[in-house]
Amino acid sequence: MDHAAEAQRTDLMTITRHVLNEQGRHPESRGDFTILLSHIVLGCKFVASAVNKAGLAKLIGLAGETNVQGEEQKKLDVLSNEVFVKALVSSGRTCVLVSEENEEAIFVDPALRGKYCVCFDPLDGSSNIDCGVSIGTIFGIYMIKDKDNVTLGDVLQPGTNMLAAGYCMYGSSCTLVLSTGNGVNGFTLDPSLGEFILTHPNIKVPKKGKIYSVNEGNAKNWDGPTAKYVEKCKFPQDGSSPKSLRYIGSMVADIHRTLLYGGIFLYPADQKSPNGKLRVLYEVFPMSFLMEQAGGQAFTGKQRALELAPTKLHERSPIFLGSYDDVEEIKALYASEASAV
Ligand code: FDP
Repeated sequence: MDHAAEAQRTDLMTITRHVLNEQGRHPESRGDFTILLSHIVLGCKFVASAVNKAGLAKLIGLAGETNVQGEEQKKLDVLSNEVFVKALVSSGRTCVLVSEENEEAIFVDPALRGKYCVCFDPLDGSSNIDCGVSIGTIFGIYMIKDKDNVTLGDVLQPGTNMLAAGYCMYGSSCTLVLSTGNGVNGFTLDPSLGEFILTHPNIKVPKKGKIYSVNEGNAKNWDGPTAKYVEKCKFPQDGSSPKSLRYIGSMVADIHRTLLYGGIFLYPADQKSPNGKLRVLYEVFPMSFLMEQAGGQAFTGKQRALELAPTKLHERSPIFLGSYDDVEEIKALYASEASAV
């Protein structure tokens, strides 16, 4: 009998226990973050259950509204957004919320205010809902600067100020990946317990990977460095094997695979979308934070992604993120293009 494995099976590290342990590293902490996180976890469990039941409950289908980016909004998006906004406000620990589904920031009623700001995409990858492909919730957490003088500046902060970030993937299992700035850990929902259990401790992205992930349908509009990079992935000149292409088109699922298996995920700028597609506050920043915490890199084509200083809530940015060495290669291509000008 493997006693170590047996002990692990019966000594369950739930996400709450894990965050309480982390809290021990900050003696001044009063448990506010733990409370906030428990409300996020509740939102994730609700959405996980709704996604599972979607087909049965006939929740899938257009709600007849469009979101701020002009995309068709599905019922599950509406529902997930409502659940997260209510869970975050009722935690009593938030002050400003930014959701992909709301054009304006939500300023929490002063009576319910706490010190955290949360930027989130309640249901990312929504074009995949109807065909049952993995989708997810993404979130990034900041601290407000002054509780009595809350402004949009509290959420328009560079990603380097982020305190914590994570995502929850609703797939063949439901996995919540979290970093509070001390590495990355993955927790899987045990449906029989209703608890997220630590299953992927201290995730490290492999230094170099064998996979590239990009929407190749946009290739005709790519810039030089992106086109050269993808060409190198397919026809390497250094004797190495070509990389495999994997693209789900659901950021949470593509990033989850990249974190675990290594490689690179690209959503570059192109002639049609000069700022790329992905949103800085609730896609680019949280995923870049996680990737760096796991030992990888995140680059915009010009700079370290987390150093962007957003000026608009729904701002977009090109993004290249993943294994350290793979991102180094694309950085070198952009650097040589810049020096050629
Ligand atoms: P979706 O449009 O399905 O909501 O930003 C949203 C997103 O999905 C990401 O999850 C995904 O990585 C990307 O868009 C896919 O974009 P393309 O369809 O242009 O490849």
